[in-house]
Amino acid sequence: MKIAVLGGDGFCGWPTSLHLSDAGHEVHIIDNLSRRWIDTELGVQSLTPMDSIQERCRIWKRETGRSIRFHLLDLAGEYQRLKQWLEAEKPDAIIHFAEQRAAPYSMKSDRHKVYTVNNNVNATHNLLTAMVETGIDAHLVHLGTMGVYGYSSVGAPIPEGYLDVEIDTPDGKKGQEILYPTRPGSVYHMTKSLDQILFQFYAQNDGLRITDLHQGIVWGTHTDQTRRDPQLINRFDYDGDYGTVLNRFLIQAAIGYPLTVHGTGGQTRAFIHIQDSVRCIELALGDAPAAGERVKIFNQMTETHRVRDLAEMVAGLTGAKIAWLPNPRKEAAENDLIVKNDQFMALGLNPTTLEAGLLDEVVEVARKFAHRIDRSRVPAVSAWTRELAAEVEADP
Ligand code: NAD
Ligand code: USQ
Repeated sequence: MKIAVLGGDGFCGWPTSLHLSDAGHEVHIIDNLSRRWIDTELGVQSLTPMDSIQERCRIWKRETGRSIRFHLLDLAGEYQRLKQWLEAEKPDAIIHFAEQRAAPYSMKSDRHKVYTVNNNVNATHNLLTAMVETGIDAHLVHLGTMGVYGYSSVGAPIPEGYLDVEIDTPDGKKGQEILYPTRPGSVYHMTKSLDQILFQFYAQNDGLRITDLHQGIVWGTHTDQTRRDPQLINRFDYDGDYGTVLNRFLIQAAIGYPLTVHGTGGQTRAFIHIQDSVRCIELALGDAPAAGERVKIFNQMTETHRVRDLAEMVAGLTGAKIAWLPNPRKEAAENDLIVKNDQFMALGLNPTTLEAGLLDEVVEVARKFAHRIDRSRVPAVSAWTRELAAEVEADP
């Protein structure tokens, strides 16, 4: 297949591009490199040294003989160029990673809220309308988030996107299938909830074939392909805005920084290893909905964990201390989470589960590049409200 990977320079997009290229597909990366600019804005850098995207593609070609082409294009701001590109290249599939994906970054200030909404909603809508206008018949696979559900399973497992409800009508009860109600916990997660409505409309109105992957928190760094050469290494975020919880605990342990647990650490979240994430995308590509079918929604996660249990596991493994900090986020102190992921299991996913050996691997990466860590960038300082900001400032 000819596959466009939008956001292919990012943490999930790069290993996915390599995985699909390795499997023999013709891969085109489209990215505006905004994530690299945000590193500059925040004064942070990936833990792992990242080459330019052009250099990464050159090394991949040298290692494998396979080409990955890179196109510098802003999905949210260059609609005409996007349309021309789709018309000229007519990809068979499009994988859409190209959004601002950090919840804390989206809550930093009003400017960051506006940027996140403009970037994410316009990127998704521009893509959908350009697909309709050009008439290309590509399968769109979007990376969404478990966060659209709001992390509470009210005792019953969260289904894969849809809920059957019964509505009282004058003629008695009628059954209806609805999108599972969204309950986003940040402006970033809110944009993913809006994306869902855009997908529903374009699938129903124009027959676009769309798969939305509600992904949990991705951890780890290596995949089979990124291991092939030091210059193919994946990016690894550790800072207070972009670093995700388990990856942050692992680098904190590696540099002797107390593990930054927010509040009681009572939040339960869904997780998936980066190797499984790229595999799921490949499985979803092979299971496209037909034109006119509803949006196919998968829960892309393999296990759930409570944040304090993760901290205790990492502390037990490495001897790290735990710091119990005021929570900068407006979120429940404790939640339970049970999630269905039957569809990927039925397609043959064999999950990589969290175990000491794998955690060790990330700690090794962290130790190797520890000299690149700026400890002052580890604390999470973006707060959800002014009141929470004052609490975090009083006890950073
Ligand atoms: P990332 O920030 O590392 O990568 C996103 C890429 O998209 C970057 O290279 C960025 O430059 C590009 N991009 C952003 N806006 C763009 C635009 N307007 N035009 C062109 N390119 C643009 O993020 P990631 O961790 O790789 O996440 C990828 C996707 O997966 C996101 O949509 C995110 O919501 C979703 N996701 C990520 C995780 C995770 O734990 N990392 C978990 C669940 C879902
Ligand atoms: N947390 C800590 N300490 C930290 C960092 C986080 O206790 O140092 C807590 C947070 O308060 C939160 C939980 O850990 O309760 C998860 O935080 P996170 O930053 O790891 O994850 P989140 O903000 O939800 O976002 C990440 C990705 C996002 C993706 C989402 C999937 O950045 O792109 O959509 O995971 S999910 O969480 O399933 O919605």
